[in-house]
Amino acid sequence: MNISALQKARYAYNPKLPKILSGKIEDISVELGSPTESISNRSELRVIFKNTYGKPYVTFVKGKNGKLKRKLIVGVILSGGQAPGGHNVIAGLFDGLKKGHPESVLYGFRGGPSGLINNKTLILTSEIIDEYRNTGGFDIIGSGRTKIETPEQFASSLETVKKLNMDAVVVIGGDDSNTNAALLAEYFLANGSKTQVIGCPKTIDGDLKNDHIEASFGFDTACKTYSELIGNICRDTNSAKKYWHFIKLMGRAASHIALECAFQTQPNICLISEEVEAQGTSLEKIVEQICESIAKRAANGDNFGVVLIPEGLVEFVPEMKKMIEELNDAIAAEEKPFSEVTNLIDQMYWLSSRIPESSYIILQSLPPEIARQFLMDRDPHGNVQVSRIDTEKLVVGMVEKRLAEMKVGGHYSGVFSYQTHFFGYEGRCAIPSNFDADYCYSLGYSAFVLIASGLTGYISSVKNLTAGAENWIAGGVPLTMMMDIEHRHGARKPVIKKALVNLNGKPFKTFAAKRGIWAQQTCFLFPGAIQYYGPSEVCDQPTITLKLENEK
Ligand code: FBP
Repeated sequence: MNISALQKARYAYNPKLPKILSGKIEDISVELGSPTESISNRSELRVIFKNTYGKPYVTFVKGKNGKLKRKLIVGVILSGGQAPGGHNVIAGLFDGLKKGHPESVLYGFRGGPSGLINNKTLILTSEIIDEYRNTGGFDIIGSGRTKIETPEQFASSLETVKKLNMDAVVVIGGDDSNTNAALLAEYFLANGSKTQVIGCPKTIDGDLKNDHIEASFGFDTACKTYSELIGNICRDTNSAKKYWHFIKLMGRAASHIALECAFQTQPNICLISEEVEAQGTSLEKIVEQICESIAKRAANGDNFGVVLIPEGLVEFVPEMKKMIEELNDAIAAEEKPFSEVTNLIDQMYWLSSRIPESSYIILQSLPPEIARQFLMDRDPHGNVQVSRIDTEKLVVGMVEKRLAEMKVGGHYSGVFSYQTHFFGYEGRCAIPSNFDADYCYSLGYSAFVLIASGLTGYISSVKNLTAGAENWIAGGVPLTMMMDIEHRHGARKPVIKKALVNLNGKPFKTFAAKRGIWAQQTCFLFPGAIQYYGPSEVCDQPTITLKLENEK
């Protein structure tokens, strides 16, 4: 196989492990904390998770553990969107298993959770694993967004693990996939199966975090990749001084990615969806705020700049959120008839009697191409696919219109030329940064220790992430501890809540204190490409968000 020099060098990279995991395998013991409780709705969750609710928090400590040298059969699933480092979770799990017992077997379920339902597997050998160490992507076994939810899907999953005589399944995924992991763990136990289930916190969106899970993997690399590109654009616009760049950044709901990229590049404007929602800011008002910055900079002779827009913004703008919810309900109620209406004019006519007038007027006011995007297929959870909505184009169109009005009124005298960009897929499969390579390998290795110790219904946890890998604290968090109940599709469902940007948290407050200056002056930073080799202060730094969150 032809490989690049960097890829070759990355194959040889030895991920750093927390001290407790880098010694002899039989010296890793499990320390149990006191029993835990879910976030709220405790009595309801106690009934749903009869066998797995309220387990103690687990920390790995030095001590003899006879259980770790057992032969085990384990399966692993990559679930949801790609995130840099997934291959290293699998490599860490594989190495742990083989250290425990050379005859242990690791199956990869192909194509995500559907691989478990349909028993589609690949036995992962050291030859296969070695080809994927420290690489980006999920291509080793593929991923998928199937949700295990029907009784038949649970029964088929059980049949698969029985057939394979599987001791454990590791689910590498985000909030929904880890909710699924918790339900599977419960289902297996309730049905007398020995198969344990362990989750692993993945998503570039960075919204699977809490007091015990400091970060989801992939966020670090994705943000650094986008920041390199944004920094390059900042430098380009600072050189040519002729464009405003409107950049949409991935992150289905939370604005963590936009916020981290703002820290790394200091753009003129960075919108934060959570703030927009909290303040009930309309799209018109957002446009007004952007135009204000453009006009002020133009008055200084700076007809250029950079605006960051989080992908999920439209779902946080009150009137758009209402419109999306009403569209979702109308489409979900008559999915088939709606799918048969193919062109926009007919779709609009179909919707005119099915959604309230206020939302219909908004939909009608959108540029046709963007209105069409709001009507495209929903994801498996019934949500509009925000990655397919050109929010950056919608905003820039409104900005252009408003600036023209301001010009007539004598409130703006600049020249406005723009470019739009969307950075999303560019970052999800990047070669993992050292941080993600180390973190993911540690998460995989920890998952092995949890399995070998006989635990189920846990998510692999590695904390103290700003202290250097050697000082990281590894263990497991009971999945039910992260649970709450939400109303979804007319029913009360257990969920792991998404962690949105906390407007009272240190990262947002730090940003809010600086953005006024960025909006008027040119304060760009140029972070450059991720560095894999060189001094630790260049190569091993975690995100600024994580540093701020971990500052006491
Ligand atoms: P996960 O939550 O599954 O990690 O996926 C996140 C994400 O990358 C979002 O940022 C984005 O909106 C979405 O996936 C895109 O999904 P798809 O890959 O299906 O286009």
